[in-house]
Amino acid sequence: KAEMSGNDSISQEGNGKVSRVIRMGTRKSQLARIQTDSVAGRLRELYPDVHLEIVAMSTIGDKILDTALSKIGEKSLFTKELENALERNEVDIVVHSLKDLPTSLPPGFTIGAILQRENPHDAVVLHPKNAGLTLDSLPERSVIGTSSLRRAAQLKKRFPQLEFENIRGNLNTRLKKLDEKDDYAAIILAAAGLKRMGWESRISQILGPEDCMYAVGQGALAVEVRAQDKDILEMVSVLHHPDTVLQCISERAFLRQLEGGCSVPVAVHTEVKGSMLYLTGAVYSLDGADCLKDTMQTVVEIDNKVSESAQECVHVGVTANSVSSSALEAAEKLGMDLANALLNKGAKDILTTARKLNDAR
Ligand code: DPM
Repeated sequence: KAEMSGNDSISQEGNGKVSRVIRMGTRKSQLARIQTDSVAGRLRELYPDVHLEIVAMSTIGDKILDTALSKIGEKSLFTKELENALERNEVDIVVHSLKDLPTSLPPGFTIGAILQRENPHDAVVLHPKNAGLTLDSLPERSVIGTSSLRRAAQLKKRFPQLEFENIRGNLNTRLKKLDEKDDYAAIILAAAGLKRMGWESRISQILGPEDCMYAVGQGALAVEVRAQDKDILEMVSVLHHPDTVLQCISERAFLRQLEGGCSVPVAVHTEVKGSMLYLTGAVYSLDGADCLKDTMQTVVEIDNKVSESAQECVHVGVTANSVSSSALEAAEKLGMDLANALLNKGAKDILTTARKLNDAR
């Protein structure tokens, strides 16, 4: 029988083995449930003796479905309630889309694992009546649904014949709004979310970097835990996917150095080739007319010199003691260097103007 006492919950199994009960917090949306279940599945394979429980809760972000994300402000919208539950020891692990986590986490929390990235690109989902068309061949003035400033800025520039309008709600709501009304010719969503929902067949076009670069952390899952909970940190650390960790640390360092959030148009593209990490980053005006973009690279040699657990190293909120410390440092420096290069060319002005215009809308 399971006996629970907050963080120290243990359960006594029939065979006399004692194992801890680990609780995973999740939002109630279908995507959040699927993402949490997939991490739970991995953990159950790795630790068959651990008892995992899933606790579902709704967050402010799930309740305010009619306002554009960029207008409600902070990213912590989706994460605050879950972090409160972590803090109160009601849950031990929370799974997020990495792109929804701010580059600075509140004190006491850390990302203990970043899993192998899904396809990080954005995808076009067409209204059924437009089957067979692409963003290039849709009729002029077709309305594309997205409330991402990043997507709108890039696509307005690239496809000036199209129009862009906000669409909010979770993935289920958005697909419904697309299919059952005549408001949108197509919507843009992350390929990763569509794939996880089992809706890959609705993807008519994947947008490459020349059309639309992705958001920082897009396509990767992150496991958030209490920074002091060494047992849980160690347990989840085996889920880290080293290449994804390095890519995402460089992306997050880039965004943090720009002081960007989800309310500014910032996009990235990263690749690991051999021991090289390449980062392309860009900032845009809201209409995409102004753009600053650059690519830099660094060596991320895996030297097996992992940081000692005594002096834990955290990079842009991520604890990854199982990954080479020199590679982590190089990745973080790459992001900062690229941001500084763009700031020197005037990125601050572009972002400040974008922020002001968006706030005034
Ligand atoms: C953030 C953005 C969006 C989400 C902004 C952006 C899209 C908002 C919109 C920070 N979070 O991407 O420029 O289109 O109005 C979100 C999705 C996923 C995680 C859904 C999506 C799933 C994919 C993933 C919402 N967060 O972007 O289609 O794991 O990256």
